[in-house]
Amino acid sequence: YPDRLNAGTELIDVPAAAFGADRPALRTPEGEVWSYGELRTRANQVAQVLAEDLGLIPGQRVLLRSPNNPWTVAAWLGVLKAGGVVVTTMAALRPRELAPIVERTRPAIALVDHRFAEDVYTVRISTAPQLRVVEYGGSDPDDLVKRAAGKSGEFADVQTAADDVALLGPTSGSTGVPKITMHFHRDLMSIENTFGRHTLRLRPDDVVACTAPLAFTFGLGMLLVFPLRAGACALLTESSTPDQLAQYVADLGVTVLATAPTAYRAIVRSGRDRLLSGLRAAVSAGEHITEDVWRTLRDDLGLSVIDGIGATELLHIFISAAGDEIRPGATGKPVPGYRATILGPRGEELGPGEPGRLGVIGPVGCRYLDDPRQKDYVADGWNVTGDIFHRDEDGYFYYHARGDDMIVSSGYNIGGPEVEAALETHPDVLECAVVPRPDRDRGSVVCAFVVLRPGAEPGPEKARELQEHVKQTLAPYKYPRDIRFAERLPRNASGKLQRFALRRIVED
Ligand code: 3SK
Repeated sequence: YPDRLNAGTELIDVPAAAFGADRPALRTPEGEVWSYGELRTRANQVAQVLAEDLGLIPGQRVLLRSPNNPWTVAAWLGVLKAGGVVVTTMAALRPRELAPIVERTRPAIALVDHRFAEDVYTVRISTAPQLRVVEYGGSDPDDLVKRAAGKSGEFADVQTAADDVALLGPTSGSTGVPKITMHFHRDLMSIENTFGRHTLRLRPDDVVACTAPLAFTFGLGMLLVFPLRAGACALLTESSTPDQLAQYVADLGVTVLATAPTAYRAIVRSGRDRLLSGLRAAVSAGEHITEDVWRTLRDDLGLSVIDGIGATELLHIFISAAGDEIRPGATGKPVPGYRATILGPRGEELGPGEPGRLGVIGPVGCRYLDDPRQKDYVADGWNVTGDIFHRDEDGYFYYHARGDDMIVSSGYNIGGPEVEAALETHPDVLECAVVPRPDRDRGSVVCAFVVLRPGAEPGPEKARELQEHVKQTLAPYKYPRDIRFAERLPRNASGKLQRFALRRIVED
């Protein structure tokens, strides 16, 4: 990459010039369509608001919080163009989860969809009194959209360095203490030059739908980086059930769908897979797609789903396969540009057939913001993702399980200890332990074993009360779908929790 590189310029000005300003860049199920020219103008207007009205200094951080909609994309690009650093946060996060992110990243400005502003104000009181919050989409006269309307739409993008930080992407970590991944302007280009170019291969006439939020780097790649670099169009949905998703594909001319296996399984089971017949490509990530669902989609629709594994730490997918390269049951091979290996307990490289920890090296690597956990993730140059895989003689990688306390449910990574900590804030909970329970639809669900304090009554009502408590404390998708009451938790002689014994109970 050249020394000077601004991903904002590369993601909108360059494609608008190359593919034509009139081409559709973004659309919504409600019928809104933004062309490449309109998106460029609005991104420039956001950059103007940031630099001229809000005094953003290049290098300062701007927190974004909103569901997937066109203004979120304009905000993303505007921050990059103004030389700012995007801090992504999922709209579903509760104040308890948002506060440590704000504390760690110290954003100067927050651009927030007005429907999700309240939690940001709550966090600002306790954590960041200096934070300037600008809402959008509501009736506030100082709203971002209204401010933008008063700007010319002409902006000279800040000449950032290729190695300037462009994105701070929090990842929850198994204990709930967020790790903040840092990614450079060049990293945003790298994911296109690897997975985007070699595996996904979008075309200008593609319409891409993805259920992941733009705040999750899977969604960022699928809805922003890859379509814009290809001159294609992204369909932005604020939320969608698997039924709606299948209907959008059929009604709105979607040609490429990216979602988690749970959604594919639900679509197959509801008999709506025929609605996917217009797709020319489908991507599955977030968790491993089982071979039976993969084969159903291939046999019924002739659709060879591209499976992939990625990580927020590495920004996007690094092992995958498409077309004739796919081997059913395997995740794939390292995406061109990446190398992968299987590591044994002492960090030694294991041979074919031997399961161990996955290690990856490539153009994007893990850099946490000021975090001692960096040394756990990067060992001898390998990024150690926490997944257990084996590889075969031909270099295909096969998923086994997570190697840590993360629970992967419907494509979401949920830290078991984080859910335990939330449950333990309920006055009736004496102690608890959380494990993944295998689930046909969701891959795994969060299962909590709970010991109640004397006097508290176990039963379905108490289980619902505890579930509601977790939903109020953490992002609701993390709640334990299965709660089992126990007299005590299994512990060894020195009092250490025997989590494996609980896993065995739920796996039986
Ligand atoms: O596999 C994942 O969970 C993932 C994470 C970040 C970016 C992309 C992907 C597929």
